[in-house]
Amino acid sequence: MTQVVDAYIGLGSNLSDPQQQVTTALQELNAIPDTCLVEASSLYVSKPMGPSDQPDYINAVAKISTGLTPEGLLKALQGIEQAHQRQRKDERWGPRTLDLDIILFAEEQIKTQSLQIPHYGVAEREFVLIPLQELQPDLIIPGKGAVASLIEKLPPFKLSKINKN
Ligand code: A4P
Ligand code: MG
Repeated sequence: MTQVVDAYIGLGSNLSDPQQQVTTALQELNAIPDTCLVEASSLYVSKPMGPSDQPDYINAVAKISTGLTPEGLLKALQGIEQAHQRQRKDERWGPRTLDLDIILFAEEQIKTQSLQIPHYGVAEREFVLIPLQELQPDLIIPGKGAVASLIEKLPPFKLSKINKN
């Protein structure tokens, strides 16, 4: 029998109409087999982490419900990134049309060659933590702590909400 679990997906874009890229991707998450979109955060605009000579990002987090395995979900997300003409370049943290990261998958902690869950950067990224808190204020990140206390440790926010879904 398929086990259905909740997972959280981080969405980011800073090229080719980022707001539209993220809005479209949210609907595409709902179209993944054995998966549905439960709730999406607002969209947020944030300054780039990494090289500063790139446009601002639009970020959001989606809560999904899925019967896929973590690996199966990763493949489906990479398929969506490809459909958005995502080009992988050598530059670390460079600009992209769409980035889809698995932030959390149930309460699992996974470290393989292709997957690290919770996502390795979650505890330091306001553009992930703030939308996560919007979706579930009492969320605990396995191995890292409560979202609310991780947010308290961040420097002052540089991101702003651009709409309410
Ligand atoms: N991978 C491992 N764990 C995961 C996971 N939990 N979810 C592997 C998704 N993928 C995971 O990813 C490289 C490999 O990571 C995959 O093949 C997968 O097996 P990628 O998407 O090809 O590369 P990437 O996203 O460029 O690398 P990275 O290091 O994940 O980049 P980040 O950390 O996602 O950072 N600034 C703002 N303001 N907002 C942003 O969203 N994003 C980035 C990208 C930089 N600066 C940003 C933002
Ligand atoms: Mg990625």
